[in-house]
Amino acid sequence: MEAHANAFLSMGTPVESMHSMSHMGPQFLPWHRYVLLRIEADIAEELGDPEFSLPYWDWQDCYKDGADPGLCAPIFEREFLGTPGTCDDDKRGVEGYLTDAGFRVNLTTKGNNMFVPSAIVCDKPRALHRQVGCEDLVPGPATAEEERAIFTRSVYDAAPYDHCRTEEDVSFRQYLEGYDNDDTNMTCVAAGCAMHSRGHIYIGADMYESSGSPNDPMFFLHHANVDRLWAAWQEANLAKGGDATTDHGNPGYPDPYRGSLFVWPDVKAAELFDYKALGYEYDALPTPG
Ligand SMILES: [Cu+2]
Repeated sequence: MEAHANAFLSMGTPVESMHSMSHMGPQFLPWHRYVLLRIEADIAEELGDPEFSLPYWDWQDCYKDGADPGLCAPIFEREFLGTPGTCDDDKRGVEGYLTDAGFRVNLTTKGNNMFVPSAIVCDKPRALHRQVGCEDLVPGPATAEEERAIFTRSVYDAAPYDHCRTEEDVSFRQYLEGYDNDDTNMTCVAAGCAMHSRGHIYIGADMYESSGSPNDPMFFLHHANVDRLWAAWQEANLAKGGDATTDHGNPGYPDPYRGSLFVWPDVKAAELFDYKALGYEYDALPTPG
């Protein structure tokens, strides 16, 4: 199940800035929403529990004790999602019940001959790696203030619908994905250093490797939170009188990108706008106020 989902995920990482792909463009949010629904269904089946629902990682939990997220306890605990690793490359293996229960990174690329980045592990199981808080560029996950700023961008996306030429002051998608046009650091230009990207870099190691990031179970909790922020933004737009039947609060979602998802031609991005119709809700959504 794990490998199956991961194989799909690895295919979604762009080798060049192609707008129809799953990152750096309008499909970023619907594509990941679909992936989360699939893995949630897979886990529910595996557990024999149709009620199973994916949890989300509320980034603000890291700021419960103040402005310094530290290592973001209690998420990265042995008994919970495993230890945070260390900044020493030789000691970044995650420990805890996951590892004790035999969890190993084994991202397969079977059937995917489009590209094989070094991050992808082919049938060579190894320990999961994390380096929480080791990257100076990223002191912690996005703050509450940065989260609330999603509500100041009322348009889903804007031309030219990419990660570097789109105006992130306008495009909600670019902002939430984490690209800031003012960033000059090459890492931030290439990978983004804000919002969604910030979470990946903050957790580090496997989560930092875009194609290998689904190896860390945190990937799904992190993306569930990204999805939750999209839901919050959609609700805010609907409350302002957005068109529920066509947009579900996605004003400015460009028509050409409402179509097929990358990897899944039978699934249309537009079918993923109305999350409640897909059968789920969130217990708490941030609001503009
Ligand atoms: Cu991501």
